[in-house]
Amino acid sequence: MTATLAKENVIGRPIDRIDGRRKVAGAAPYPSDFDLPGQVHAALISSTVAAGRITRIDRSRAEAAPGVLTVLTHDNAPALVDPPQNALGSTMRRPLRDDRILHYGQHIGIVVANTRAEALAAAKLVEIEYAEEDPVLDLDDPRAAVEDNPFGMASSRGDVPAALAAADVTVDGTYTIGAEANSPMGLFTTVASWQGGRLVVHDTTQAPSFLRIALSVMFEVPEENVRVLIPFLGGGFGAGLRLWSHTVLTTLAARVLDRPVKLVLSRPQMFHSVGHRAASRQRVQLGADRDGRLTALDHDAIAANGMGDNLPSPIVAVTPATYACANVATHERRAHLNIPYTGFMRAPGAVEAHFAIESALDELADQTGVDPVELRLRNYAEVHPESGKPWSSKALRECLEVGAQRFGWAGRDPAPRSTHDGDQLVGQGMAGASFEFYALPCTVRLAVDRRGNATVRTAGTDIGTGTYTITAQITAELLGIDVENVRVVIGDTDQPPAPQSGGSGLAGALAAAIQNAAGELAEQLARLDGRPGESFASLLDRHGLDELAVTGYSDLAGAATHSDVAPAGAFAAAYAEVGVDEELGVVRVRRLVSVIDGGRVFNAKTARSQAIGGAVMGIGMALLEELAYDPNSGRVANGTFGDYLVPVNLDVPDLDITFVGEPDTFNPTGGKGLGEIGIVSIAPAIANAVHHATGRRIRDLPITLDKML
Ligand code: MCN
Ligand code: MOS
Repeated sequence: MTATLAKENVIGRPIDRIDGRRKVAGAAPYPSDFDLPGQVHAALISSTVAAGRITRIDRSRAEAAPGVLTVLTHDNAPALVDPPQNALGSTMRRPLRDDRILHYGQHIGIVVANTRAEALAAAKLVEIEYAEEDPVLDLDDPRAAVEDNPFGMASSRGDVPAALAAADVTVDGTYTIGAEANSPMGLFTTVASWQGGRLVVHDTTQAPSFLRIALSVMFEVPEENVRVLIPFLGGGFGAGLRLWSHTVLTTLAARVLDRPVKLVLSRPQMFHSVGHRAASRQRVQLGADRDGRLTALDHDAIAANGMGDNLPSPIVAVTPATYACANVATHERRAHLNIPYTGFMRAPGAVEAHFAIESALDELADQTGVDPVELRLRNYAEVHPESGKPWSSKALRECLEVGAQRFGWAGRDPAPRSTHDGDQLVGQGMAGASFEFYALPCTVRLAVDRRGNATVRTAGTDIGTGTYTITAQITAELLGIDVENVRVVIGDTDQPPAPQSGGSGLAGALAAAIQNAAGELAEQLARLDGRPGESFASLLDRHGLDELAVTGYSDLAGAATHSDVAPAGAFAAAYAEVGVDEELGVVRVRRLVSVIDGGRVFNAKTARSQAIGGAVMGIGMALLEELAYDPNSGRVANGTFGDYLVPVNLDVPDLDITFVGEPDTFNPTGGKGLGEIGIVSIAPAIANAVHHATGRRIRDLPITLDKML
């Protein structure tokens, strides 16, 4: 610690993860690694039909099975209180509420036994009869109850019908995207124990602070008597953002038995229990002049939602801010189906919206003969199109231009089917991307001690993103100490409340809170009369202090409401080259260039990993991933890693990733969220490349072989 309280160039450095060694050595405990003394094991009983009622449950054989301690179903379980809404506006139908079945795989009971094997065996012995109903599984099923504008996201500026009618050129496309699963590697786990009146839960959650509130409400215990622990999480991609019924049931079983209970979902259960990206259908209508300048944009989206569920599908949320266009209208609907609950999945809404809008823009480029990159530049939103305020930062132009240069776009022959490579048709496509600013309040506790070490504490977690590492880097730079001297204690709700790892909102909120804490600390130290260049250790020593601790806070969303600038999210552009085997219909990505504006990057290596992950997920979305429901039972028919296809190494070319842009002027640390932007423009870039290769416009993801034949 020096009088200037800072160390140059620690933020941004591509340092290795500070938790990396622990991870590869198996010393980083994931939820399934926790075992508590006296712990017993749970297995779920899941519905084998998609709709109807339970008419009979016979628990007797299961209860008599070896090792079984309890079997809880709706007709014998203690009642729970309904859960509250989370920060993303969704709640959950409380489990075991009644005899109704709303989807296949619904958790209708929990069995607890001494061993996991005994619990799994006994779960099969519970006899259940149903009065089955015909499930509603498809967005187009006329029986589906459709809500109009359920979240008030519909918007309108200007006069879209008039502008469309008057446009020189119009595009009208309907784009569909199949349901996709997050399928994180780490099987979701709950280990719940009641210690006196205190509930301690190890749970696979991206939102520990919210889970604490939810369990406190449902189990009627004060919040301070609930502790949620999630120091390491084996991937979430949004699956850990909601409160899920297996967590509640495990906690309930632990309460009934007054013993620690552990539940680990199986891989097929993951596909029915922790959400998925909803199937959606969008219609995009564009109006433009002959030079490709947009005069009208109409965006209508419908997404699937679980029966009785209320999850927002923010597909049209970003639309009004994407391009400078005087007349823009958005419409939002959702259809309730007998499908497992939907959830959020990386860039929820934004990635669907961009597939439709960026595909439609490619159609417009085709019709007007304007180059696709030039088309986007002609419609560039120099200021926020809704508020008219200047962006806090926006380097989308640079994303487009740097991407074009790295990719070699200039040499592209715009005519479809113009390039061959052996028996492959080769095509090149691109897409831009805009992301919404998102932030929640964040609190940290920052302490420095006499040995010159700092400790940062917060409830927020690291889902694989690099939270540990950037927390240490930001703290080290602001305090002028080495990264090795920063201890990071996260993923524990006994620490100050933090946002979920979600909406690409944690890093920015946390960084701002740490900066606030560092400022507070500097003031306190100033009061201690620090000498120029004096270290922490010496200063605390002189005053006989062991430790100095302060609290830091950020509320960026709150600050945004009275800001002169429009706080920006990340921006990106992607350029893809595909090869299409016309005889077999196989599409392969040959090259992929991704350029991202995330403001100031906190760690060049972990940020790059985010971009790689997003690009790989984008390839999956474009070409491979789709949940298949059995039309009779509503079962996810491909709910294993053998059947649900995700990209493997052969599907992913070398990725060319670049970060551009300036530090953001709204976030005091200059950083913007970037965990999701990397997926947003990938699928439309690939779909546009497929069109360039073949002349065929596929408006339905994933682009599987059957659609190419
Ligand atoms: N980062 C950076 N500089 C910035 C912003 C971020 O270097 N200016 C890097 C940091 O390493 C940071 C990471 O990017 O830890 C993500 O930061 P941020 O964009 O704030 O996103 P969150 O921390 O809120 O993480 C959630 C985000 C989302 S919403 C999904 S979905 C997703 C994603 O992160 N799920 C992931 N990336 C994931 N990565 C992994 N390994 N696993 C997941 O489940
Ligand atoms: Mo991300 S889908 O907001 O966890």
